[in-house]
Amino acid sequence: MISLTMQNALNAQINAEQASAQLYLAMSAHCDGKSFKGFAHWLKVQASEETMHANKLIDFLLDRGGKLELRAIPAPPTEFGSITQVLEATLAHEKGITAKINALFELARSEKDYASEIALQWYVAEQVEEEANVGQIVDHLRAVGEQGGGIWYLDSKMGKRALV
Ligand code: OFO
Repeated sequence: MISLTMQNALNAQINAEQASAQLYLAMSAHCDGKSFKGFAHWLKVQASEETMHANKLIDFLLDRGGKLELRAIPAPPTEFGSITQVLEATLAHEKGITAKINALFELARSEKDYASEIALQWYVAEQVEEEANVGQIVDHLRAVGEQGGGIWYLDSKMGKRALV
C-alpha cells in the first residue's frame, strides 16, 4: 500500500502531466493559426505523450492500491508569440517538469518507497530526452531565425513526428 504522502505527490504529478498536455494543445493551436502546420503537429503529438505520461502514473498509483484524485487543470494561455518563443516556453516548461520529477524521486527515496523509485526512473530518463529534443529544436530555430526559408524547412521536418 502506498503512503498518503506519496499518493498526494503522485496525484499532483498526474495533474502536472495533464496540465502539460493542455498547454501543448494550446501551443499547437497557436502554431496552426500561424500556418506552421509542422510545429502544430509536433506539439499535438507532444500533448498525446503528456497524456500517456499521466496515464502511466495513474496505472501505477492504482496498482499500488492508491486513490486517484484528479484535480482541476488550469487554463493555458492562448497567445505564445513567435515560433521560437513557443519552443523556448516549451523548454522552460520541461525544465520545470524535470524539477518536479526529481523532487518526486527524492521523496520516494526518503520514504524508502522502492517501487515508486523504480517507476519514477522511467520519468527521470524521459525528462533527459524531452529537454534534449526541445533544446535541439530551440537551437535550430535560433540558428535559422524566422525571416528566411529555413523556418519552413524546420516546419516540414516537425511535421514528420510520428504519432504515439
Ligand atoms: Fe511529461 O514530460 Fe513533458 O511535461
